[in-house]
Amino acid sequence: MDATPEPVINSIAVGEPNPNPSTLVEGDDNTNILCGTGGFDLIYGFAGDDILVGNGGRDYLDGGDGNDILTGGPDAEPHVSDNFSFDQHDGYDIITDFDPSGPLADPSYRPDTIGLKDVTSLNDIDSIVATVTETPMGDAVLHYGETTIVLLGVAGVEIIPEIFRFG
Ligand SMILES: [Ca+2]
Ligand SMILES: [Ca+2]
Ligand SMILES: [Ca+2]
Repeated sequence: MDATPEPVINSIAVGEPNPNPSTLVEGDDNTNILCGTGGFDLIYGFAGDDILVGNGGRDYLDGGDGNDILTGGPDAEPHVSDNFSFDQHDGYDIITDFDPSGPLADPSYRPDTIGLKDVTSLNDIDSIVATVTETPMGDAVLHYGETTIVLLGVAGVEIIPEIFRFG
């Protein structure tokens, strides 16, 4: 039986100060615990079973291969959204705080989004929405290729095409 690798904490800040600073946080092929800043973060887990936390701000979280736990983080402003990105071989991932709610009629409102890297048509998104299931606890489960995504606290009926984006 393989020993569980020790968590490795990586936090790498890249870029010059600017009005919209972003921070790049990257893991490696081990299990990583990756935490963003209060601002805009790009967080990549790569291989390994990782924990990604965006914290405040509009964040981009990509767990990569392995079974990852993703948290966008609490955001003070209601119109700040986090984007969670997946491909078809990302293992069994859990999003702990996905927020699909809000007045979609409000053009300034942006829900959290799920980016699907190999999806290029609205038909593909409709197909994924049609195959949503729920855990026994009532949490929505998305099936995307070999990837399974569990959205804690989100009902299956809340999974609508508007929460998806390409890439
Ligand atoms: Ca990973
Ligand atoms: Ca952040
Ligand atoms: Ca966030």
